[in-house]
Amino acid sequence: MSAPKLAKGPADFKLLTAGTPNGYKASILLEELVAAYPGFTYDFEGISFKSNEQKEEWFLQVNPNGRIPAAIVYPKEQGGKEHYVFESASISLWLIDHIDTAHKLSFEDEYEKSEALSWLFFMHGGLGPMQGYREETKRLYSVLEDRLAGRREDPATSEDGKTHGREREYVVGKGKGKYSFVDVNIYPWVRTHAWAGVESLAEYPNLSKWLDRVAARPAVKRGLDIPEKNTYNPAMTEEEQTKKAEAAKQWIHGK
Ligand SMILES: N[C@@H](CCC(=O)N[C@@H](CS)C(=O)NCC(=O)O)C(=O)O
Repeated sequence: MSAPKLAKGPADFKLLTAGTPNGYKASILLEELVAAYPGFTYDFEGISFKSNEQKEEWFLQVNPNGRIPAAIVYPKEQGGKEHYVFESASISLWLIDHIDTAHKLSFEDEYEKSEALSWLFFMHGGLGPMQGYREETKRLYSVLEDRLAGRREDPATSEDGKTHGREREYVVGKGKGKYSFVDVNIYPWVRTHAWAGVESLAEYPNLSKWLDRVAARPAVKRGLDIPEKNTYNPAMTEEEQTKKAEAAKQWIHGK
């Protein structure tokens, strides 16, 4: 009895999701867009991993890969067609292209735009899939730490054309950077660092400050409560963390 989840609700956009890092990328970005664009709304449906809903035929219609997040874009005009979007990065790019027309969470400048894609795909191909593996996670965190410490800048986007800059507030954008969909895509993974066996971010002071900066945003907090109230507790015991990390590996690498 789940196919009804595909039916259109009040909004033109519906997210099919679960309370996991890849799902939060989409729900946080959607909450940021709701805050930034009065009039923009979306619907969501929770997908139950317990009953393996994401592998049911109706869900595979939207994402043939059987994973969340996935999204349905309903036609605005009569006679128009539904459109399915899957893969968290692809959903982010669709939203940026179609909703973020004033570039409040994205970039207009061609070099910043390209830089945003570099860091988005660094995230998508590296950090997400690798966060089950402690040593590789630590290496990727130090790439982010160096970036936020301003140790390696692109001359085309640094303020003075230099390759060494100042500390950055956000991963992409000129100067100290601008909060964007790229930070949104990285945040849910760094937030659960303890699950990946990296209990403390003390070795990564700039990454740690960035994490607090992003976590303080009201839309980020709201996005973490979709599809249901978030229960993540960073003060879990080591045993609980190991259990969570094992579960996380299953979501990422399949069952
Ligand atoms: N590359 C995909 C990964 C999606 C993914 O791994 N989703 C997990 C949750 S974080 C999932 O749906 N796992 C359930 C399953 O594999 O059956 C994306 O970025 O959207």
